Formats: sequence, C-alpha cells, structure tokens
Amino acid sequence: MKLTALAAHTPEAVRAALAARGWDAQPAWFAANGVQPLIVLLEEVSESERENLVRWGAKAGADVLTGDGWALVGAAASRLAPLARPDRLPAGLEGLAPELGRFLASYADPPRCWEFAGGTLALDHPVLIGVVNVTPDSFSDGGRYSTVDRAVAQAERLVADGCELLDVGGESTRPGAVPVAEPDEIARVAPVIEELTRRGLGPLSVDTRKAAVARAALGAGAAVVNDVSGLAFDPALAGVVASAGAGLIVMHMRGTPDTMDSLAVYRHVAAEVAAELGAAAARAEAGSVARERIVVDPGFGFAKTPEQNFRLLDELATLVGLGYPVAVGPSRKRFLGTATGRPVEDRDRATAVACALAWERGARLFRIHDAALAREALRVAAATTNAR
Ligand code: PMM
Repeated sequence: MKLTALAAHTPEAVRAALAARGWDAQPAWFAANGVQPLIVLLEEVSESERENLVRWGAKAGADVLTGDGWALVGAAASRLAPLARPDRLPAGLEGLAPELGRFLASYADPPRCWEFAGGTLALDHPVLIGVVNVTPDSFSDGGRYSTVDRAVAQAERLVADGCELLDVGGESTRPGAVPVAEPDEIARVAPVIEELTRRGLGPLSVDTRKAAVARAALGAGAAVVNDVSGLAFDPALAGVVASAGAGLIVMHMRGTPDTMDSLAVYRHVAAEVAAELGAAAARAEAGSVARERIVVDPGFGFAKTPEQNFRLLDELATLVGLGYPVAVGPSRKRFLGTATGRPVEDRDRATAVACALAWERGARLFRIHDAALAREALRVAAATTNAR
C-alpha cells in the first residue's frame, strides 16, 4: 500500500485527487466539500445539550471537547450536516439546527457577488478597493492642484492599477484624529464624488459614519457606504443605505477612534469580533439593508493590538463563516510595521503579503492605498486557489 498525505486546508486537494481518478467535476466538488474537516464552537450550551452532543459525537465519530456552557465540535462537513436537519436531528439538540444550517449553507455556497446601487461586483477574484482620502486644500504642492484635482489624479491611478471600487473618505479615523463636523465632511467628499462620477471613475464608496454625509454622498453618485463604526455611531445610517439600495461595508470596531485603543481587550478575539460583527450585520438587516448588499470587515487596527490583528488575520475564516463577503483593510497599518520594522510610507509590500494571506483565508475585497503591489500578490494567491 502506498500513502500520500493530502492538503486539508481547503477541499481543493480532495477535489483534484478525485478528478485525477476520473470523477466528474460536480460530484468531485460535492464529495470534497463533504469530507472537509470543520470545527464549530458552540456557546450558551445547556448541561443536557452538552451530554447529548457528547453522546452524538461518540456515535458519529466526531470529536467533541466541552466545558461549562460550551463545546467544540470537530467533524467532516458530511457528519455535521445531519445536526442541521430537523428530520435527522438527534433528540435534545433542536437548538443547534438553525445556526448550523445557516453556516453550512454559506460554507457550501459562499456569496458569489456583492450588489449595490446601480451595480454588482463578482467575487470570484480579488476585488481591490482603492482609498481616495480627501483632505482640505494644502499649499504643500504650491497650490497647483485643488482638492478635487488631486483626488481625480489619485483615482485615475488606482483605477489604472486595477481597483474596481474607490472609497472616498473625508474624516480620518486614526486614533487621536480630530473629528470633522458634518457640513465640512460633506463639503469635502461630495464635490469629489460628483467629479469622479462625471468622469466615469466609479463605482464609488463613501467612508463615513454619519447618515447626513452618506445621504449627500449617495446623492452625488456614490453606490456604497463604508461605515467603520459598524452602524454603532449613527442609528439613522442603515435607513439611508436601505432607501438608496446602496451597498454597505460594516466594519468592526469598539468605541470611537478616541477610546478604541483602551477597548482592545478580548478573551477570544476571533470569536468575539465575529459575534460583534454578526450583530452589526443583523442591525443592518433589521434596518432593511438587503443581505446581498452587506459586506463585513474585521477592522484591522481598530480596537485591536498588533497581536490581535495577526490572530484575526490568521482566523479570518471565522468571519467568513458569518456568510457575508469579507473585506479587509490592512493597508499600511501599524501592526504591519510591528512585524516588519518599516515606517508607514514603506509598508506596501507587507500590505500585499497580508492581502494574499487574507485571500487564502476567504477575504474577497481588499481596501488599499497603493494597488500595484497588492494586485500582483493577489494574482498569485488567486491563481493558487483557483487552479483547476
Ligand atoms: N481602515 C481605515 C479607514 N476605513 N474602512 C474599512 N472598511 N476597513 C478598514 O480597515 C478601514 C476603513 C483607516 O485607514 P486609513 O486612515 O489608512 O484609510
């Protein structure tokens, strides 16, 4: 007998092994997904549910690790599936079916596209979101460019380098940044969005936490709202997004840019960020934003230490399990400087590597300042995972 150890980090190795042995594409793909090992963490588990899980695990050949109120269940997807089916569910585990069913459905059939006002982006390849930061006129360039001209030049470069969405922001959300009043933020972003729209440099997103700014930006031609507060800052924002049929990026953070650093306290960062982000996305849906229009983002650098950012990057698949497309914004952030020792102006290589790793773990959209390096890294990453 001859043994070959197959890669288990995705279903790909099993699919390829079956295809090489004559299986048709469709059955090979379903079988590969079925034998894929999955691990789910269950919390708020009652004592009797815990006993039932252990009993089921022993019979089904699943690994069940438990403690007070929680259980970790590890098994092939095909073994977990009966737990999500009311007709096959073992007695006493009824509470598990809805959540597990939702997770398994999105695991088997992840979102293929993202819809927003007037358009759609396919997610079968890495989607680059280019950052267009609109800061007030400065005389540092001798006044040659107005704010709008500068933004247009930046936007043209980003689109030439492969960006499929441009994210226009008029308020810095870095720690300690001075808040910008609503009328000033509108005065910064609306003319830029109007001009980029006029030149066909879209689709466009507006990076704002405020409903009034979002309303003005959508009126000026934006198709997406990127809210770093995850709908926690302005309760009116979801309604504005919903009535415009806009796309929504819900990012995870805690507190405000002023307070977030002191809130970077987690017992289990991936599980807590996933739960808080899931709640934010649920708020969006409760506010009538359609599920197909929502993207979630772990918010690298927002209320996270460098170690927590790296843990989240490694465990990004936990967020993918929420069932929404995942965007990431590691671009030039401090945690990359911690790992490389590079200053902010020299972090585009580190950004490109972080993007490639994030793709491999399931992220599909990448918010970046300089697209050229990230695009190359992502092409290599995508060529690996899409190789047939
Ligand atoms: N980071 C910043 C601003 N907006 N939006 C999303 N969705 N994700 C991010 O990670 C994110 C964001 C801060 O970065 P910048 O000030 O360098 O643009």
